[in-house]
Amino acid sequence: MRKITIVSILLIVCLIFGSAPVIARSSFSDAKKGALHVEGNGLVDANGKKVQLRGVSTHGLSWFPDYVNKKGFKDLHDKWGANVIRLAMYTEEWGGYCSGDANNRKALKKLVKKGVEYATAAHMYAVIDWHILSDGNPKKHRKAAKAFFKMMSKEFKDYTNVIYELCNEPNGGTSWSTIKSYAEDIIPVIRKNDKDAIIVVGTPTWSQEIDKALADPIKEDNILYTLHFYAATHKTDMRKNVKKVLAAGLPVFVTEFGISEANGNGKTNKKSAKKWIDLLDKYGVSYIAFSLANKAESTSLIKSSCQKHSGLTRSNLTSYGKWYYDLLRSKAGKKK
Ligand code: IDC
Repeated sequence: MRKITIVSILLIVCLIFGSAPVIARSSFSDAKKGALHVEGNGLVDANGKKVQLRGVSTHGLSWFPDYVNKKGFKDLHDKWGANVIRLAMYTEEWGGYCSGDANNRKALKKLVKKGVEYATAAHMYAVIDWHILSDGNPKKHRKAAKAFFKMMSKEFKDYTNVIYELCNEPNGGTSWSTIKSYAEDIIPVIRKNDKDAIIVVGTPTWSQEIDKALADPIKEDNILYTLHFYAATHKTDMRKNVKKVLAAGLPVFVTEFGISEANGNGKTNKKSAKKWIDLLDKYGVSYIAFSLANKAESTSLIKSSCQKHSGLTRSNLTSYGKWYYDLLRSKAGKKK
């Protein structure tokens, strides 16, 4: 009798709270059940139903490691209504995966793995981001990238909630053909461990030129192309181009955006941001805001005066943070 009562309570709890996460509950024995795949402009679940991921990106893992914690990630899911977290691992900046020493690499690997586990426990998807930036050409650290993705895809081969982002923002004149050949080198390494993993590929000019990918796509399934924008800098002209590409059906993932200027500072522009979000929503494109940090810069979601790494309240957030918190909550069907 007691058992039945407990089971019924659990069932009711599941019915009430079970609708938000699209991810398979973290029993990985049946992980493949929940796998997403790419169709049209974005992602669909095992039943072909559109899935839009919405969430936040960490800042550089080396610089803000404390935000990677179990409670904080659970908050993002339960309170904010996020269903994805991006783990931004810089490669060449100070403390980067390729610029730091072996101990640093070890610590970063550990942190990425922890991040995936915490995301999984919170029923969120996790994007593992090889965050190239000052190393504008992904081929610069191709070998290290290959070894990294080989290791990570082996580790998470049975997880359905891990997404691989091959190169944050190629820049410095790196062409699409160079990026494409880098991607074609890395994709098989991941696919060897996880044959239908979702993989996101960066595009030229800080991941703004998705039209280049449309003109010459990678001939593989389950590939999305990266689009990044910062709403105070990137406005109508860029949106026009993006709209054309989306209308043509390219699978796109906004793995990072901000509403400040492109340098992460300056004024924010919520009007332009709304236009971007409306466009992405129209095509069901997934998006992730940068960043979950309290750094004194406009693209921080958290106030610099706030020292907490979990249990954040709305009042701990910057104006940008509040705007995004409200947006995520409303999209997730949560009350104001
Ligand atoms: C910025 C951070 C800043 C850090 C810098 C390192 O906001 O604190 O010092 O990186 O170079 C991007 C990049 C992202 C940038 C962000 C803002 O993907 O790494 O973060 N941005 O400049 N693309 C457009 C903007």
